[in-house]
Amino acid sequence: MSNSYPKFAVVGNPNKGKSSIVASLSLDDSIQIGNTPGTTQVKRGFPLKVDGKIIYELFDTPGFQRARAVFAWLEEHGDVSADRRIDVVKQFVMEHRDNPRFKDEVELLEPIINGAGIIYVVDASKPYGAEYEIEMEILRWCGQPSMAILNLIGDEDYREEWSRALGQYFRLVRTYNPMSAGHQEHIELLESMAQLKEEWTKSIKEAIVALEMLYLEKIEQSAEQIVEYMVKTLSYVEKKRIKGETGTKEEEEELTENYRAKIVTFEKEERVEIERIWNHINIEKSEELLALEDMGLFSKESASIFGLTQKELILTAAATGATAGAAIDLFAVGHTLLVGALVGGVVGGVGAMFGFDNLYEVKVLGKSIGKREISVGPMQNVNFPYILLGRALYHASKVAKRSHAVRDSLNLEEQPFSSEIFESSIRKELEKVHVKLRKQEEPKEELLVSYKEVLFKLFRQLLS
Ligand SMILES: Nc1nc2c(ncn2[C@@H]2O[C@H](COP(=O)(O)OP(=O)(O)O)[C@@H](O)[C@H]2O)c(=O)[nH]1
Ligand SMILES: [Mg+2]
Repeated sequence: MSNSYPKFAVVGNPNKGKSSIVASLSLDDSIQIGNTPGTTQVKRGFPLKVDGKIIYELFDTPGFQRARAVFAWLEEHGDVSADRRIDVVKQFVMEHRDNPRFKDEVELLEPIINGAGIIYVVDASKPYGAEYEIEMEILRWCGQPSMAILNLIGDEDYREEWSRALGQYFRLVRTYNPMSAGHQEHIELLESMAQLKEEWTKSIKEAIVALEMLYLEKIEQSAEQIVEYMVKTLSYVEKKRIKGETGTKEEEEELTENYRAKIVTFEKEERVEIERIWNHINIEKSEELLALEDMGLFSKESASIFGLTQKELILTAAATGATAGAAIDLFAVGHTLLVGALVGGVVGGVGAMFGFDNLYEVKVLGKSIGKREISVGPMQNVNFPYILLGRALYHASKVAKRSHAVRDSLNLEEQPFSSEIFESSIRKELEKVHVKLRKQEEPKEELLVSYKEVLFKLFRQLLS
């Protein structure tokens, strides 16, 4: 294929969401988006690359400023047949290149006269007005393949009147919301764009295939990342040299504090990696999120949101044939409940099931005093892996669904999914790895591969 990938200039009045649309369609969250008109001063090309190859390029442009004066000039110089009008526009750009009065118009017309298609953006939550007709006329004179996008910035909906007018100037009119659009909406818009010009159809169809592959790849990479994180976290052992025969209370407290801090760090690092995979490099964290990151992992709240229910824990224990291990192993709880010897309250009920008061078994290592160490880990709580996984999948799905036009901080406050996503066959598969990690054994490669496959499926399901 030649390197003449499709190019589109995104044009329109200031503050209609042009830059937002470019950000969303180029999967680039570094694009300047502003509340004040004039945020975008000069045009800039944003290529969407897949495997180093550009599949299309979008030009973010400043809005029209002096459409009326430009059109007057065109009419004055343009007593020509329709097929020659583009030459008049070219002449305008050439003659005004250094004229600050028409800086914005020159910027936005330049990519178009160089062959870019036109994406004209309007805010259809505001009423249509004839004042837009001048700029639409100018664009029509360019004779390039064109499409109008109805962006609903506010709550009202004037799309009908807009469509009646836009239909007279543009080949296609589509609704697209850059703030909420995800992968599916992106693909659908590209399918429309493929119809704009016969020569572009093939390369835009290829772009769609490339994007679909990229999307699956990102899901796969995310699953891989989460597996790596789970293994690292669940097998982690924190050690501390002690002075005496056994650890003092302070020494034990410091040890468990360091252990917790490490696990929290692992989660933070994992989140950054997921955000990098999805190209959300500049994501901001809300106060709530930071708080959740710092303390939430070990909270009862997080456990009750993301962990398994008591019933699910019991079933998991039964299905994997687990036996009561360490004193704090919650399999023991499930097991006991299962045989009916004890009832909930005896072991502290839900609190003990979800709580983290007694999670760490502090072991003393080494023989001679002075060389002794205390250690904590790997985590014995049967529910803990599901809390980690639930939180990781929830965060990853939020990031994956997030439009690159959104500049708000990431909000993880909405009601997350329940533990039902870990249905029994899934738990059974996952538990094969969790059991190994709890026993400080290295899981076989094929176990990790099927673990990853389970996460891949779960993640896709959460994204659909
Ligand atoms: N709620 C909402 N806000 C939007 C939408 N599109 C753009 N905005 C906001 O409108 C402002 C202008 O957007 P921008 O993309 O910079 O417009 P441009 O001047 O046409 O490039 C920014 O504050 C955007 O966040 C939308 O679909 N919904
Ligand atoms: Mg802009």
